[in-house]
Amino acid sequence: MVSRYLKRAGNQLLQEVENLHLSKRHRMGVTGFSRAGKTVLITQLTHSLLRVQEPLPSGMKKHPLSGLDLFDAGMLKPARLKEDRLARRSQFDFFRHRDSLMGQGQWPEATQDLTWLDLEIKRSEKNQPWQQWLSAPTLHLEIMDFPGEWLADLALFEQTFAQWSQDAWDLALQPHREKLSEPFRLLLAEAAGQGQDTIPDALQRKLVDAWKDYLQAARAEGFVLNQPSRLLMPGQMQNFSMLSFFPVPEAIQLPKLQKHLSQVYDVYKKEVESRLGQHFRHLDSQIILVDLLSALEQGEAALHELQQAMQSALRFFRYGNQRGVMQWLSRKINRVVFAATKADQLVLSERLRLEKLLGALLNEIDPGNDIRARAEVQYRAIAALETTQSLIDDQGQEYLLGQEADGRCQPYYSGRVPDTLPIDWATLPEQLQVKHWAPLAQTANANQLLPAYQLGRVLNDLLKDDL
Ligand SMILES: Nc1nc2c(ncn2[C@@H]2O[C@H](COP(=O)(O)OP(=O)(O)O)[C@@H](O)[C@H]2O)c(=O)[nH]1
Ligand SMILES: [Mg+2]
Repeated sequence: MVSRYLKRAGNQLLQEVENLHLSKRHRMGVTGFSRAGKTVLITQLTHSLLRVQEPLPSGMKKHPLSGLDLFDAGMLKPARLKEDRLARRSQFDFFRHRDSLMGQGQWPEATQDLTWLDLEIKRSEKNQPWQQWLSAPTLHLEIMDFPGEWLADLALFEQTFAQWSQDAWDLALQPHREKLSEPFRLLLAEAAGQGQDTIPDALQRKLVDAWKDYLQAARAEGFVLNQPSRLLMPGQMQNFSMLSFFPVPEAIQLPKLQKHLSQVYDVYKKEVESRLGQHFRHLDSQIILVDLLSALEQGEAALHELQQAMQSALRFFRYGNQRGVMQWLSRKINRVVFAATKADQLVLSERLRLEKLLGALLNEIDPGNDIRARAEVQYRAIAALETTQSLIDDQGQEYLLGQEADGRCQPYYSGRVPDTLPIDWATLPEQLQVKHWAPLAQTANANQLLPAYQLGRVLNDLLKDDL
């Protein structure tokens, strides 16, 4: 135990000495529920950093990294993608994702496991050569991607099986989930109605399957509080027997089963915490992606659930400004960006309203300014990859152009997005028109830059201390 602690402190010390002179390491967590846009953002960010010097294609007004001070000052060298030769961790499949966005004009596949990507970023010193000795010339940027479903499990770590069962049961009874959970609830009532405390194995397996079906249906509706998340997205825990649990609230009197499930639940919790903790607990910055527009489309229940799920997930992360000696021992997140993604689905002026709405949501997620007191927090509307062109017609009216699969362009106005909470859900569907487009199919030129909105700003918010 002691030797492990010393070894860790030693490694941290070496790292810190390295940081002072030659290079810095920065770990960035890209967080967000599934389909929030994590994989697209990491792919686009990496592509833009690798192709910093690529000329803009015709029609593109801004480099995707504009807004990043170092880039704007012309001092950013093309990054290098580092291979993890020792393969200590699974690697983000950058080239596959890039080729699907660019070559095939398709969005990347859903993420199945946690991966890391390592980039080496260098600045060119335009000024006096002595400056090279004062500033760190190389930044090792490590970016984490993972299946967003897993965020829902972070709430479990604070709960016992009995508490979780009650919460999961209450949620399953809420109007937006009641129908979806009915088969499971009927099956559980049947088990309880047998008058015996011992539930046959076959029935237990049926209950696990019914709970899994319910979670899958809820996910398909866009709801995010689906636990245990590994039933939906097992990663390397496929077929682990510790996934075989479901809630049994105390009012349902099945003490033997409850005791058994509670043991399984504790094992699961411990396993998941140790798998995620090593990655989630050692971040320097975090970008929290929120697909607010989809939540607005899905309705009040989806937005409320998203808010609740974010609030409990964020309690798991460590925020704080820790520099110097303390940082050798434990890293803390000191810069956070909340980003409302897919803002390219709105005309330019509405993106500002989306940003305001995100600010209002942040007030609800962090009511006591707990995160904001400990870390530097920004909120922005972004589009990692713009699928529309934002234009103004002769009358000064803003509109968007999106491209159909057959290449035809369609002009339309995306409508008004609310900029405060609570939302008037009754009028929203007439006011807001969100359309989903594929990324523009590109030429065979894999170097070509792709348009983004506010991506450089976000990178600047997160990295400015280290660049
Ligand atoms: N219009 C638009 N859609 C996006 C953008 N980023 C992601 N999407 C959409 O959101 C889906 C999920 O994105 P992905 O990065 O796979 O999400 P993840 O589950 O958080 O990794 C994609 O398949 C796209 O449909 C964006 O910048 N603009
Ligand atoms: Mg993904």
